[in-house]
Amino acid sequence: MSRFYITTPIYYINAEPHLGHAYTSMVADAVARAHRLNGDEVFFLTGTDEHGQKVERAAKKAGLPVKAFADETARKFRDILPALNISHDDFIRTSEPRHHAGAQALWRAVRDRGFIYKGKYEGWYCTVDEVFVPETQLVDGRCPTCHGSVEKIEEESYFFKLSAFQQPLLDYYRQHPDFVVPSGRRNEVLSFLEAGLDDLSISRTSLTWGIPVPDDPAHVMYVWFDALTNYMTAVGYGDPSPDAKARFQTFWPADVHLIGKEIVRQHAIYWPAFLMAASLPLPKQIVSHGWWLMDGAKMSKSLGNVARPEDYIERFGLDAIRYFVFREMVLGQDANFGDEAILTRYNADLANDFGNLVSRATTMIHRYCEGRVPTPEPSLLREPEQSLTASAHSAIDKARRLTLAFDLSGALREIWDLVAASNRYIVAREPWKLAKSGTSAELATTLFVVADTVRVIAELLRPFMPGTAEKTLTLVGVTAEPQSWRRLATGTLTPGITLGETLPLFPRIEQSIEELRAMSTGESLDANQPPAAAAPAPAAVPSMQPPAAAPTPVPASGVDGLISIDDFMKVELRVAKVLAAERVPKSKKLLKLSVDTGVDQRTIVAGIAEAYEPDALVGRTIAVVFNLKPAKLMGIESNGMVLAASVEGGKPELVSFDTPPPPGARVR
Ligand code: ME8
Repeated sequence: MSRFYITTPIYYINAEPHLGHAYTSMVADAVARAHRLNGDEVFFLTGTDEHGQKVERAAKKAGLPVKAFADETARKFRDILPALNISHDDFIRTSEPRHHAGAQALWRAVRDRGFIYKGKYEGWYCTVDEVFVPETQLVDGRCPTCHGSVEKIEEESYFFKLSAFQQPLLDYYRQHPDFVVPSGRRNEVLSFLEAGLDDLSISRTSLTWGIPVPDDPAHVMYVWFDALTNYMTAVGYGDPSPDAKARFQTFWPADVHLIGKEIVRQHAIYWPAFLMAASLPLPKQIVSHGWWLMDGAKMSKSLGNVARPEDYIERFGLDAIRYFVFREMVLGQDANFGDEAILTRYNADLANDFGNLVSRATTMIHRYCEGRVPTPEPSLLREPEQSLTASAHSAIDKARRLTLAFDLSGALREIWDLVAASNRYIVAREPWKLAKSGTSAELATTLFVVADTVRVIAELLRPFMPGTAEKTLTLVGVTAEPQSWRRLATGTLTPGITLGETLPLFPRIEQSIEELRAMSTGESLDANQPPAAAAPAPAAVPSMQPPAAAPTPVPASGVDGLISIDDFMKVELRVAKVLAAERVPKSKKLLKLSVDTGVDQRTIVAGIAEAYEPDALVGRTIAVVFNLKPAKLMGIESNGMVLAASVEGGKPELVSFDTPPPPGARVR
């Protein structure tokens, strides 16, 4: 069995937790859960960073003794974890005695090897980031990271001989190309290292809220020396008991420190240098993610533009928020947080794609098979079934690899490809028709394959949406313990087991953002509650739902006019087949098309009447924008857009294919 030790940053307690903190904890949680499913022994650590000038000042402002203030705000960081369904194994506070002992042990180890000396620090300090800023790095006299004001300090200080580690760190980076990921961050670290390192001030005399420096209590440790050590003290460093020593041997070095991009330098330069100085092993990897932005600016306590996780959980439900943040943020890049984007993903991906799949699968088994998983007929597992099974195996393999590599967005994209393939399979097999005119073996086989694929999807969703995964499994009759991802395979659902009662997983939200906000009451969190504003679930059998795909706005392009691949992927282009076509009365240009999108049948109004005769279009394979906001044209609701080339002065020319792919295939 492999071991996997993962940490989040320990959060400053100068204000309440916000969505940025919640995000890091949720990502670490998803990866920790994936490792557990992989059969690894996991240790997942989070906690609070309680010392330093920032917290001391926040306590003063709140009119509280600093210890009382720390207890109160640290509690908020701890209490939010169950509401986010975080599966951490330990929560460390730097004000705990176990941590003091560890930080002092590291100080002694570094000092005794000759890497600490006493001097005087004269220079600038940014309290928001708790960093010393060299004069040459000030930007218009302000902190280069947070753009806040800096203060001049002049005091006796201990220094760490950071300059001695420039070459050892460069050598280490060359030998360990994946030490810091993504690579863009690694390159920044390398440039910083190549520019040379100054020694680092690691103690303060002008504040008392900190860990006393061993043998010189007039100094407290610089908060970053103190804080970084938490990763070791939580697994026993500094505790002489045999138990603690064994724990440290077992878990150190950590496998991953997961952090936001603004604290890479502390983790990728200071921390390894402290450890090298103490002759201790370095963590195996530092994974850094981008920022959640609110209206283009970093969401931060100091700027006060934060989203409270509680508000969004109340509006959309916990798993919808987990899904949104995992799916939306590509590792290393920044992403925008906001209700519109969440609502869009909720209705399109969760209510329409996933919710409808589970609802169709289970409703049909209840209706046609007395609520028990039917027995498939092996000879009827033909091309469509084999193709869906192949998609499921590919999703299992890719989702597992991508999740373990922190590409949660990519993993979810793979899982949603399988959701789409399952929806297409249902449309192609038309079980409601088989129930009327097919053989019972055909119907049983079809519904077994669908239910079994839903089971695979739910097993794959465990790290991302643990509550939803469990509920979905119960809906298809599975109550067993989580299955190892190593053994996860298709075809293992047990025929004859009884399905749970049907219930809507992600009822479509019909309310506007304003209505949702107005309905937020700010009452207590309950991870199991569906969103307050949910509309009843649509019945999706046997008639297909009308277009439920909610609009995904195309983000504005950057200054260079280019969009990222992720922006492009938000536009769902799909293959569709024209089932019927007619002219729109009183319109020269418009045709009303009824199309099969592989997921549903829908109406699209297209401005191609001058170029195409309606009858000539029937049976033709076209490409459509699948997730476009519905719009009314000549009183007809159009759900999507047909892709056609338009030449100046000419007639529109429909996009076509050499060999028509099946409806529902994504066009990229
Ligand atoms: O830096 N987007 O604590 P902190 C994404 N105590 N993640 C965000 C975010 C945003 N807008 N805002 C915060 C500290 N985070 C130190 C760490 S570790 C030894 C000491 C997340 O309370 C992200 O993980 O400022 C970031 O690195 C962390 O919260 C900073 O939390």
